[in-house]
Amino acid sequence: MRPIHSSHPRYVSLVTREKLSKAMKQGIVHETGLIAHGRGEAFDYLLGETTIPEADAAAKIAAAALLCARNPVISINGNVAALAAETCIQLAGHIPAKLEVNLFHRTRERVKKIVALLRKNGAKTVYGVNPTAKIPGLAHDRALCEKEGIYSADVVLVPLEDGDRCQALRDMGKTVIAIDLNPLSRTAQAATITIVDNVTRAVPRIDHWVQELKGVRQSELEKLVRTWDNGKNLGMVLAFLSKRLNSLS
Ligand code: PTJ
Repeated sequence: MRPIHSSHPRYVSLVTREKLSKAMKQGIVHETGLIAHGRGEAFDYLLGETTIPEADAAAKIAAAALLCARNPVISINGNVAALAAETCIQLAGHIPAKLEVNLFHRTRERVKKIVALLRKNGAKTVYGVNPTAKIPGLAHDRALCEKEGIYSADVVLVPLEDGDRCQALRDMGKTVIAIDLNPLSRTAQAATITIVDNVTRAVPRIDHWVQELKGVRQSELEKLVRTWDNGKNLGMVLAFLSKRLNSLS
């Protein structure tokens, strides 16, 4: 790899690509994770590569839901491990929440590598290596999970998801928080709370709100979650994108 000079106008984007490319070579990221990243990048470009107010509002409600939860779990896949391992571990510590590795392209070897990466970054317990349960209604390996983890969770944070698992988790009665740069994806549409933002910015924003809301009464936090209108917020994100494109044209 050639060194990327910090003066390059696309420095952050190029460094992020290198991170993912390296993680793919190490067997952390699946090769299609690079394609998923490219799609995300395109939406991020449209957003202006910034956390828009609608995303921050959703991050606040996500924090409230995680703080109210009985058994909150953060689900980790290859891309999330490569881009946000440290911040996910920090967030899990502050809530506190469990971490579970759940992969679309599941191999035992890749699960173990991601668990090892999380441990190296300070995570103590990581679920996912020995699945003891299945999410009903999912035919593929994404159904595999642990009873004490995602299976019995009441709130699941799914940063960067592949689609139908979000709906399956909702069908189990869980509150699902999704982080997805594409407001039109099946995940974004099916989640209880959708944060349309880059996982690299959204996880620290949820963490910020967790610290802010820690002293707030449980009943008030529950009210914030209960009265959240995800469809309305997604509509506002689309309006933001369309206004931005209009102003640029
Ligand atoms: O590690 P695995 O095996 O679990 O596989 C992970 C991938 C990402 C390959 C798998 O879940 C997949 O194929 O996902 P999709 O269907 O491509 O969806 C990924 C979604 O994440 C898309 O809607 C992208 O726009 C979005 N996305 C990509 N990068 C980011 C992102 N959202 C937030 N932050 C990002 N950095």
